[in-house]
Amino acid sequence: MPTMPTPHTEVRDPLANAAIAAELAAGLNAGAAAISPKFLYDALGSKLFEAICELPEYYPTRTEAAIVARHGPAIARAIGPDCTLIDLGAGNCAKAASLFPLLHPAQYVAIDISHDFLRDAIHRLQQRFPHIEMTGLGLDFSAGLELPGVVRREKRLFFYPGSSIGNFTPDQARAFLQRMHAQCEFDGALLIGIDLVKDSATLDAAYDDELGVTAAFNLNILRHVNRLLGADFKVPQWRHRGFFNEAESRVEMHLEARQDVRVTWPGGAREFRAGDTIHTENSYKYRQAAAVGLLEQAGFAAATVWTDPDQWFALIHARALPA
Ligand code: AVJ
Repeated sequence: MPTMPTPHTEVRDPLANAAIAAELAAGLNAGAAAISPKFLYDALGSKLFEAICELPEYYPTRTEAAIVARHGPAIARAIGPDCTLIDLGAGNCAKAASLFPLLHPAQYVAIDISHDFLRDAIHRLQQRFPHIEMTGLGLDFSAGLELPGVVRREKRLFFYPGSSIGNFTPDQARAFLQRMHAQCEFDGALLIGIDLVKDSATLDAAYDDELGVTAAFNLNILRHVNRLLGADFKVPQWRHRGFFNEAESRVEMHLEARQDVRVTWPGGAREFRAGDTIHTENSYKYRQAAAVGLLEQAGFAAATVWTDPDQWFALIHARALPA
């Protein structure tokens, strides 16, 4: 038996430091209290998100997968073989793995903030695809996108599926896309999944499901913050809220105090009255033309848009124009 290749993995210790504690404390002290959605993804949070993707109400994952299944050959033709597939927010790497037989990438680079989760996923994947060179990077790419030297420069394809771009405001999204563009050489491109505007009942249900999995996912952020900041949040004192804010074209998740609450952490404290909220996530929804416009403003062009029959979700391929 030949020995299996081992994927290269490295961690830029994204969460365990003083800057993170300072970021969390600043968010909790802000007039409108907030916790960044990136803190939803500790090891349990990543598993809860996987469970969300199985829910009947949560259409994005399955709709995007159906688009890939239906338009696979066209996607493969647009991208061509031997790309350097850079997976932003790889999670369990399942979406990228579904592209391997279509794209035949030369290298697979999986990036995720939840590095323990990623390490396991990429080791399993390397067993299934021993001929693809794999690298796992545990880093917070929202803080910067400088890629280490092991990442090939040729034919970089930034893969940003699942409408994760929706966590950014449109201005932040444009800036983030510009940073991706700056990491593309002359032959770089982008394959991005963007959730489209739809009726609010569908959106409300997708972010407040009957089983309460999304509620558990949202509440779990408090346990993660307790560990990172040394805070003393008590989960039963909080309630999940998830709903479409049509005026802002975004789904919002909040945690609402069920009663008056006092939260303390080393060097700080905050009182919440019953009904006060902590904003934990935005998930922006775009119209197709606005999504393409955003990519163009960031230096990408020749967009091809694939969508589902209901036009609920868009998968877009766009090439990086020379800077
Ligand atoms: C991973 C950011 C794309 O916004 O739909 C799912 C996260 N939050 N349910 C989304 C999420 C609540 C998800 N993204």
